[in-house]
Amino acid sequence: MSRLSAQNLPATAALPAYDRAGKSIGIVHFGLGAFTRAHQAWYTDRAMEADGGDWLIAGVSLRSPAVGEQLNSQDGLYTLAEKSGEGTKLRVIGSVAKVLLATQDRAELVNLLSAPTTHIVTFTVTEKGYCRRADGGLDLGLADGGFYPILAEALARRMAAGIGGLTLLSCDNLADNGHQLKRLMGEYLAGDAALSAWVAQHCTFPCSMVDRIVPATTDEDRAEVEAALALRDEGVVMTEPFSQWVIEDAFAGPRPAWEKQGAQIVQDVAPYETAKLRMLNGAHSALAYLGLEAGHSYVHQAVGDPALRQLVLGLMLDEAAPTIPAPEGMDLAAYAHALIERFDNPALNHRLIQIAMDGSQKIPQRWLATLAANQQAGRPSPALHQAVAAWLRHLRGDNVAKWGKVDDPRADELAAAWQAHGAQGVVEAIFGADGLLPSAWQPEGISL
Ligand code: CS2
Repeated sequence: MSRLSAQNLPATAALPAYDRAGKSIGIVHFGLGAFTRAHQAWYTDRAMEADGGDWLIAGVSLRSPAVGEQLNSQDGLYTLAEKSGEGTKLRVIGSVAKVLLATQDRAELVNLLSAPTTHIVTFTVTEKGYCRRADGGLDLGLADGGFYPILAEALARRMAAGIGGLTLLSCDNLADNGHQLKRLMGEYLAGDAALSAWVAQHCTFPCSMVDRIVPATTDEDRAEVEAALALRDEGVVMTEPFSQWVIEDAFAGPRPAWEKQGAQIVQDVAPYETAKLRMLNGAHSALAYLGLEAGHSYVHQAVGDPALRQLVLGLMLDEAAPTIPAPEGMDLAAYAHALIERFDNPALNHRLIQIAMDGSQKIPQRWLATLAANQQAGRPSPALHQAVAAWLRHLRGDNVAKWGKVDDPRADELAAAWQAHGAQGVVEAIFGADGLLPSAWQPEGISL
């Protein structure tokens, strides 16, 4: 079976209705995984269709050649499959021009980042990709292996050449993601006063809230799409019909007309982001650890379990919602029920073990901020206490026999805390003021 390419675009899927060949790259994206292909690249594809513009995306993989291998031999094209109980909707996405591998294509990458036609750099490098220490500052040792040196080199070139600045747009699930990126980049550039001053004057770091559930693609997904297209597509991405993108209106230069395709451009992203992180992602992580323990594999199974459904509803409505300043016009109770409906999607097969990954990077913004706010207000957090206990048991290795070893950059330190302190002291060792994940929450109420 031949492979999807610009020459043999299938008639069975909606196609990009613009001339890709006549367009140039305007966006460089670090971390072109499944999420971006179902989200930012999809918004950009439709924005070019509606409004034109030179907004092709050059994706960057920092280490793994896998995505480049999937997409470059398909001219960057891939199929996005929106799945729900009602069926599957296919669209071939045209916004990705190519994928570069930072270790191999560094010169080309720096050239692109320094080109006057590049205006925006977007990031989905996951929580750990920002190379933060436990106190939130930049881990300089790790940063050298990340996107920081590449970006620093390109920014210096732009400054020297007198080219305009860049919009550096974080699309990861971090609280205040734009401000965090600005601070971390600032720490990386701290030794270079001239460049720091230039970046402060010419670049912006908008915050954004991104939302779309994108399970990792499986071989069955690829086979299903192959049958529908009569073509092999190695780059298939599966997602749900829902999507949301809220972006702070703080651009250094031009941008695609994302708002024509549903993105919200607002003054303050924080309320949207807080609601999404504490409710959607908070519930997701709780379903992951409690669901795995209860023997479930997928989100829709865990949320279909009456006890867990009740628990995450309580987590969202009684524990998270009271800590969130609701975004204008948004009803948090309705939001919680809509999230349950999205989790119920039987066609997605979203693996709990995928969400369980990297807990040490996710839990602070998903649970600890809620726990701290409730503690301060004298409100109980029983559902979150159960979720925290399940995460701790996950770290102890309770799910290893069935699901493999704990996948977390801090897994060894966290396992060592268990070994050193046992069930008596592990809570304090991890969440206490001098613990591995210190926060404003004074740990209490956890029974293991
Ligand atoms: C999930 C998120 O894997 C995870 O940790 O909670 O990827 C979630 O599906 C997205 O944030 C939804 O927008």
